[in-house]
Amino acid sequence: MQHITLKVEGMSCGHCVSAVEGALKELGASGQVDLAAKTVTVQYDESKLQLDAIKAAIEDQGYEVV
Ligand SMILES: [Cu+2]
Repeated sequence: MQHITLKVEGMSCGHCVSAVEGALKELGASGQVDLAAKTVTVQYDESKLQLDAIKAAIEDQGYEVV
C-alpha cells in the first residue's frame, strides 16, 4: 500500500470532503481530507492505481491539486 499526502486547494466544507473522499473510494483508494491543513491523505495500491489517476479524480470534482 502506498500512502501519500496531497495538498489540495478549494475544499471548504463537508460537501467538499465527501466529494473528494467519494471520488477516491470509487477509484478503489481510501482518502482522508483535512480541511484545516488543506490536505488529502490517500492510501492506495500502487500496482492497481496510478498517482495521476488519483490527482485527476480530485480535479474532476473541481479542486486543485498543488
Ligand atoms: Cu464544500
